[in-house]
Amino acid sequence: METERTIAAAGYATIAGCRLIPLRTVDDPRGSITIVEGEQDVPFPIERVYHLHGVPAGGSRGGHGHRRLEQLLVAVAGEFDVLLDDGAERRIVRLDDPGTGLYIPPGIWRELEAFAAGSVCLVLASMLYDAADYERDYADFLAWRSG
Ligand code: T46
Repeated sequence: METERTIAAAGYATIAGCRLIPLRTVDDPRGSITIVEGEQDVPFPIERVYHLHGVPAGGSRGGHGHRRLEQLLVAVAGEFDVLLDDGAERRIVRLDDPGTGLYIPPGIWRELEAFAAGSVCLVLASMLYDAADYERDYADFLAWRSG
């Protein structure tokens, strides 16, 4: 994982660096608990947690790239699509399982789309909020990616 992190932090991340991570889940008659520990279950220290909720059915979020941020996205309720774009290739991943996270390394454009009503997207992030880490214009994102 260190190798992945080093490559990603150097700005070489591609779609291939985005991957689904099965999360440790303990089930018993009371229900289930899913656990994520920084640098154990995800390849980064967890510095920030936020969640997207109240998104209208069919709604969208995101539409930007991050220069340095690493994230794990989890559909803790409901489901939605995540469009991933490294400037050369695009892929859409449907998240619909609270026991699976989507790891996104730095340098990837993402759009969250087609939210089902009542969905909640939990985000575990490697850095505190930094507005300067965002590329919110796709043309600027491509220009940054191409150096
Ligand atoms: C991402 C997707 C999945 C803060 O003040 N602090 C924060 O930590 C965050 C995440 C947001 N904000 C403010 C900035 C904006 O004024 O909240 C407002 C909405 O943020 P944004 O338009 O970036 O929301 P999304 O849903 O488009 O993107 C968010 C995350 O920002 C982003 O990192 O990958 O969720």
